Amino acid sequence: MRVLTRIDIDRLQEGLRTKRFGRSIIFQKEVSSTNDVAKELAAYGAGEGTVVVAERQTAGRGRLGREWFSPSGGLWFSIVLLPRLRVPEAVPLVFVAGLAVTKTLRELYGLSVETLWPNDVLVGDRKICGILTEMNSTGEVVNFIVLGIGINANINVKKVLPEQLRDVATSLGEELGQKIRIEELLRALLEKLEIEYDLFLEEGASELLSEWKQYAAFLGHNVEISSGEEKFVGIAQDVENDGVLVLKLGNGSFRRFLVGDISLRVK
Ligand code: BT5
Repeated sequence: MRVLTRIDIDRLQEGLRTKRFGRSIIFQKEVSSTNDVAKELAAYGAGEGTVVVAERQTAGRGRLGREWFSPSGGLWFSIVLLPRLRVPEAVPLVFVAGLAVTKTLRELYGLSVETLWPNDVLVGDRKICGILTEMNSTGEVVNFIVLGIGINANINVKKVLPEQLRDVATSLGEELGQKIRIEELLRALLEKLEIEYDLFLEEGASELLSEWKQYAAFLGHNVEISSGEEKFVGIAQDVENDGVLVLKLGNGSFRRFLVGDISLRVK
């Protein structure tokens, strides 16, 4: 698979149908993490919708400081958001991103893409996209949010991702058997993100969550959740409007999780 070496921002912005998202785009060949660059820009007053996109990240990260592998060929980008929200109200933004990615990948490529609580997008049971929201707040008031999205686009998972991810990750290139056009994907994503984000700000989380759940194949199935040091097995019952996952345990009781990781491959 030939690797894309540059994202043509002019081509991307031609015909971009957004008001704010992607009107300003900073492309860099290599960064530590696009979230770090976007946070710095936001701290210096960057406008809502400012995008940072990089060909590769040397210190891409997931939640809880975990590593996010970001070789050339993927789509690694972050967007600055300035919502007038209190901290807990901003939690569903991760679902805004998950829904926008899922719908975009389905529409552009016809893949059976699914959402996984809280921040993953899957094809089959393999991760194709991860989302990281980071917040800067003063007390309860959100100053800015950086929404980071990583999509395994034109990468050969077996060749460039570490051994332990080869059976649990996939890429668009692998699913489709051909390379995709990164500019086209990012343009479509920015358009969808702006639509879903504006709807969320206008209408709240309820509609958004119910649409997100339509793509959440894990709901109603047996899963294992790791939260901190603990693991629980049960049926994934629901995701509530505040982002909480409800698990029905074997003894019939319910347990609620605000953070955690789902494993679909229950032993
Ligand atoms: C995530 O965290 O899935 C969030 C990933 C966000 C990445 C974007 S890229 C642009 C922006 N800049 C950044 O620095 N980050 C964001 P989490 O749910 O904690 O999952 C992390 C786990 O996913 C790792 O521990 C690995 O198991 C797995 N993983 C790492 N790299 C992967 C990849 N490229 N594809 C699939 N899985 C991966």
